[in-house]
Amino acid sequence: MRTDSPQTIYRKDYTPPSYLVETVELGFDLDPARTIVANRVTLRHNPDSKSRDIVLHGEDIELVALRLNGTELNPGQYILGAHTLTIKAAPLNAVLEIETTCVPQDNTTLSGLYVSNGSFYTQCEAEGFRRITYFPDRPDVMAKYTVMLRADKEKYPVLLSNGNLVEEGDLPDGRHYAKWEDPFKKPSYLFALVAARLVCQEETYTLQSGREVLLQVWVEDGNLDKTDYAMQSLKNSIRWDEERWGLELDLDRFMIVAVGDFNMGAMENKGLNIFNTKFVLANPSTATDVDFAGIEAVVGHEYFHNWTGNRVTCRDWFQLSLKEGLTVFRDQEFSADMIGTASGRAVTRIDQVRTLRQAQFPEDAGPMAHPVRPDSFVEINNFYTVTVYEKGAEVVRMYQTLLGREAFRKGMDLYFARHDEQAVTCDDFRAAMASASGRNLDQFERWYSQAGTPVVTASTSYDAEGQAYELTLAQRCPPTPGQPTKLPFHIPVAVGLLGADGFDLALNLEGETTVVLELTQAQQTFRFEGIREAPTPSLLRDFSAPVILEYPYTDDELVHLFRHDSDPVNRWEAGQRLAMTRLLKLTAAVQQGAELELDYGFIAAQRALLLDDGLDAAFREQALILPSESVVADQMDVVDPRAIHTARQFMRKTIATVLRAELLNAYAANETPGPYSPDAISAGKRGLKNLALAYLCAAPDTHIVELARRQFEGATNMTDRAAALVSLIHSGADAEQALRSFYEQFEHEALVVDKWFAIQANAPTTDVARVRELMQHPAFTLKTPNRARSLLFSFCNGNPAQFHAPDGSGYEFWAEHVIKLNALNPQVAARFARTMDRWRRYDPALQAHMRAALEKVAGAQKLSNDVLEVVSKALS
Ligand code: 0A1
Ligand code: ZN
Repeated sequence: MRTDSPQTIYRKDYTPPSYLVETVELGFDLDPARTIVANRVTLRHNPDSKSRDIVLHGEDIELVALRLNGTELNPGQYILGAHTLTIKAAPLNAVLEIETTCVPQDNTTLSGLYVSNGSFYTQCEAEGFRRITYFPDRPDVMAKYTVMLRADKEKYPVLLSNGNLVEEGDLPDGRHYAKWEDPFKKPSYLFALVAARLVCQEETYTLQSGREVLLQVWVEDGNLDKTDYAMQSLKNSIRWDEERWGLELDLDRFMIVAVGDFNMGAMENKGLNIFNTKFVLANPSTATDVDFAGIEAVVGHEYFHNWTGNRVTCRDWFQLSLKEGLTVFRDQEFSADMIGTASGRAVTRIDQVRTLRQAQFPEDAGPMAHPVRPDSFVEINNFYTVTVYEKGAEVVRMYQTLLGREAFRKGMDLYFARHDEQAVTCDDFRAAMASASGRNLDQFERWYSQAGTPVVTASTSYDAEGQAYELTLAQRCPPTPGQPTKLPFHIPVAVGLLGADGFDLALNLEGETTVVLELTQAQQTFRFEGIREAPTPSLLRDFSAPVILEYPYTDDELVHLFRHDSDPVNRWEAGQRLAMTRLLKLTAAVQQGAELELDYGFIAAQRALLLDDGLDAAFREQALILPSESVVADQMDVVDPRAIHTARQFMRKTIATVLRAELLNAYAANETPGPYSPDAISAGKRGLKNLALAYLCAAPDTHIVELARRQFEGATNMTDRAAALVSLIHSGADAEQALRSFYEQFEHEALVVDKWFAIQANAPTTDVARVRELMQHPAFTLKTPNRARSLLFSFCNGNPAQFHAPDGSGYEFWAEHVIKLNALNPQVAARFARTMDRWRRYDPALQAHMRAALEKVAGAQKLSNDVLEVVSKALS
């Protein structure tokens, strides 16, 4: 067990930097074994600070020389701590010249300067710049950067950094150089360099203003057949940001670089976005519809950061959601606008609700729960969470819902007008929204400061004589770590009322059919007049707030909503509620060894929806997907993963058996002949077709298995091929040959090999022993995060019935590999460690095994702060 306990950093302790940086001139002599970094920084004392000490951060780097205003400092004139370099009582104006070295080839953390497949890349957010040079590595220090890169020309023909290329040329000894200048002030976390053997797809693009910009997508040789969609998405993003928000690209050049070893999805470095290959490379034969949609969203996300994050950045890392929540909201709106239709929009919204329920609500209810703007952390990298990102996006969306689109846009404009080139806080954003709209948003602040998912309980009464309908809403929020009690939130609740004929009733004299109620107190009653019949309430339309809504719906009401609600999100929601009550009942029946039964009423509602040709295929697909095993688990006091799995499988099998003819029809009717296109209509058809196949394979016979095999062998795109392989495996038929041929066909496509591992990790028959076998495959490595995720994360998070084996072997496997990953890459290890967050919700026998596994990790040697924070919060 380690003795030095890691330091907790508190938001309340923020102090302004003692010195501000005006310019940074960086010189790199790139060598994988010993890179020399020369850094010349011009500093000026910050009048807002009382301290005259210059504090620079540094980690895993070797100091070679240090000069202050031209004079060499000897070790007595500065203090070199474990992670800082301090110069006491410094002059008001200081030029520091710092020479350091680092070893990129040994950097397996993928933070700072590292090597991937023989080339150099950087990742500086959140605190990676200090692994490159000594610097005040905090986002409120913004400076202008000039960068000189020198490297072997043969090995690293491409030298890139932020901003504009101002000079390049050859050097002696086969080396060459490139000099880059970024015209905009930026925090150090947005610095980037790439020195690599790459090729690019490029294009000049004309902005609405008429200005021309150069767009490039850089990839390894052999991948130029997979860059079109990223380039198209980039152009769409640029256009959309101009049209929807009046925001123009401020650079003459914008580059995207794809790298195979990357901790996250992508990074918004100014003018030089660095991407996980997963979110760049795609063509029809290697990528699925989901992959294409992911590329569009992530390319958009990183591009939109150029304004929300880069031009206006965060004062400190507690404000992370200022840029992330806002930018996720922007990428969500971008993806929705790219589809264009109302039902297409709804499908993207349903996906967002799914993510919240699947990942964010559990986080809010677990040991790592934190507000959208956290109050403390041990390791900031642990706070790139679904709460900061997705719940943060919901918070931004609620402003728009409360203020209306027009006032929200005014608020955005004011935010940029006030804060361009500044490092600001979530409060500054809220203040801009309040000023622009004239609304009091004081109470709205609680969405930033209080953790936990609010529960809104609704009750209704109808007065037939007075033709009035009353809706009473009450709210509460469960305690979370460090926050035992909560104050009421300001919650927008969008409401509609359906008549018996399925149509919306008018809710007021203007004839509106949806109104946004503002719940601000613990309990409030809202009254609707002129309501001619007892209606069915459609509550929280479009999921107007990230809350859990409780209302004692009857099955009949839910079926009515499932058939008729004009709000597609609530239509879907009604189906999920119907399915959930059945899944819970079936799970209880499994536990009691009782007979399993599914009522025909439910299947009939599913049938009607499947046959409703008036609905988009994509929507029908969404409506027919049953709540996932983990969402069902969240509804149980004591989670029984195996019983849930059995219950859900029974339900799928019953639906497949009763609706066999309809599913076969849907399968045939949603073929997408002709060349592949990732557009939403075609993707929706493939989605419904492949969902039909998946259902059919839950009750397979030789004909069905043959159907899956034929699709697998004849597929002309990866969506159909991968879906057929999954269905084949889940049908229980022999899939060995298919798996082998899939691997042989794609063994040189790393992203497809990832799928090959993930599909097997999620297979119902894959147990720990099988995962260990797969780890022996020559293509497996723990060092590439994508590969580790494809097998280990997929199994431990995506195959609960096997992971939670009663003998605890899954947990032992987990502990062993958290420890292994910790030695290589603490960030990835800490993410993997979160698998066990909610261990207290299982039965005592499983809990005992889980505790042992957690304690094993907590007691391991050389544990990173990243992992330590996660496991100690889980155990506390
Ligand atoms: N800002 C990026 C996400 C990101 C965060 C941290 C990273 O390394 C620790 C890398 C990327 C985004 O939101 O896309
Ligand atoms: Zn982001």
